[in-house]
Amino acid sequence: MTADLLTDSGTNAMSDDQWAGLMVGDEAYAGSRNYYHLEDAVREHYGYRHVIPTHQGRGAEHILSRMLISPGDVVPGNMYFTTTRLHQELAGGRFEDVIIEEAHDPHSLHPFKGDVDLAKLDELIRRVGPEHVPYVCIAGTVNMAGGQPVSMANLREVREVCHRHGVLVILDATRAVENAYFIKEREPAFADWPVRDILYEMCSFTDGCTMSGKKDALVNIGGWLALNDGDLAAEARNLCVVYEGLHTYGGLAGRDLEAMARGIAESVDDDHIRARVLQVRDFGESLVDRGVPVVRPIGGHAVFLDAARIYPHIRQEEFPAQRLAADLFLDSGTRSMERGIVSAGRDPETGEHRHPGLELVRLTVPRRVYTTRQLEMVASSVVAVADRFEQTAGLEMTYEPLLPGTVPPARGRRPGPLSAAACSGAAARSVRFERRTQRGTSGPPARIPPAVVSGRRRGVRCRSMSPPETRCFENGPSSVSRSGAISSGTFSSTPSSTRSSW
Ligand code: P70
Repeated sequence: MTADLLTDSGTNAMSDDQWAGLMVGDEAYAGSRNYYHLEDAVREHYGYRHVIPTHQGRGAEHILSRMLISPGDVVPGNMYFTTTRLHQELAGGRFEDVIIEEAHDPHSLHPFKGDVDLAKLDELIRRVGPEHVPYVCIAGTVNMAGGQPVSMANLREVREVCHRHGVLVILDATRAVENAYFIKEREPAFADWPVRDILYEMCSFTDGCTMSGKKDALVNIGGWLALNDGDLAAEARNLCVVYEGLHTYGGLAGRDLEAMARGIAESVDDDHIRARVLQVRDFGESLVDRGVPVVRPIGGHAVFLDAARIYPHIRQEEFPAQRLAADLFLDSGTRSMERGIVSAGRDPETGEHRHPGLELVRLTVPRRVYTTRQLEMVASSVVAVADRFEQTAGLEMTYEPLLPGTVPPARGRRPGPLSAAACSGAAARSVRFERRTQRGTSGPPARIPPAVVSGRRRGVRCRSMSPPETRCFENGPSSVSRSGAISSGTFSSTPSSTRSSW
């Protein structure tokens, strides 16, 4: 692998001070001094009263959901996140999206695409009744929308709506520091504020947070749940003991707590966060300049390629984003992450695919790891792959482990030979794909007729892609031929070294 842009989670480079912190781990079972350092750091920078460490973000989501959600409850939020929504559903709740419409439009240049549609939120709480809304979950820089921030003004108003109805506001603080930087940049009232003060102010409009320390807080493992309410915190500590570990270590070693405490302090440094966000932006803008369709404005942690536009001829059910991720890996050894129909998962009741509005590939930039030159290499690979769009076809799902509580889909999947081994202990969605040969069959690849080969446009830039021309691929007889071309190995420009490593 040349560039691992799968995630920015736990893949950050820790500083010398954080590494030094590992050497002063106090591994007492109860009351480790490192726990108190973490508590101090969260109180100082996020401002919450009670801090319960967890092994990572989903540990906090699990405790929170189990504690607050009753069967039939609705949890509104500014777009779903996979683990967050799954824990809400496992607790018997249902997620409902109340993000503004612009968030679903990859071309909208709205500066705060993570904002909540306040009218939608208010209407939802009235419709289901506040007693069925245990809390509203607001994410700072919304991951699935492309790392888009929520504004301070919106957070303040969300708090007002929620408190009017007696509903709690919980922040998913995973990338809240990045969000704070966007507020400094885009909300004039905060232009002169240090990022650390903006973060503190953001949190003051919420009643608690879940946190994956593996992102903003610059550690390889760790997270926390923070709450202002003492009774809720006491209940959360009890659940922590059951599911994570004693409430002063939460599944982590003392040294991990120390690294996270130090990482928090580093994460709110203005120079650090500016360099972080601007490195991602420069990477994204270099793709924009070369005509690649990406979600704009460029988000805080990643550049999101618009796979639906790069591969307009591949239907969403044939996984264009997954296909693009595979092609990038073949071209340059760049690992990325599908953020489309596969990530959206299946409806727990029907087992059918959910169809998210966005079909994206995420190029996620770990903090303090890659140089600009390395990201330039990735950008060139993206352009090369996009240029060859007509040579690529969709995929077919051949194996997919079921998540807890998921109903098997009615049709369209068969267990693959990996099923038993791959399923065991697999907590996260893991899907094996096959290239499509002929539509709906797995027979030998069809040969491409010469007329189609010679008719292929060469060197087409993404900007000038012509959907009508490529759409005929979906329905017409040429689909078989072009699909066959992929299967018979017409990736002639794929370097043999990367091909053999696949
Ligand atoms: C990613 C990671 C984790 C995450 C997050 C937000 C906004 C909570 C969490 C959970 C890892 C990931 C997780 C599931 C599917 C794909 C990738 N995001 N909230 O790469 O935190 O991982 O510590 O349990 O982004 O975006 P944790």
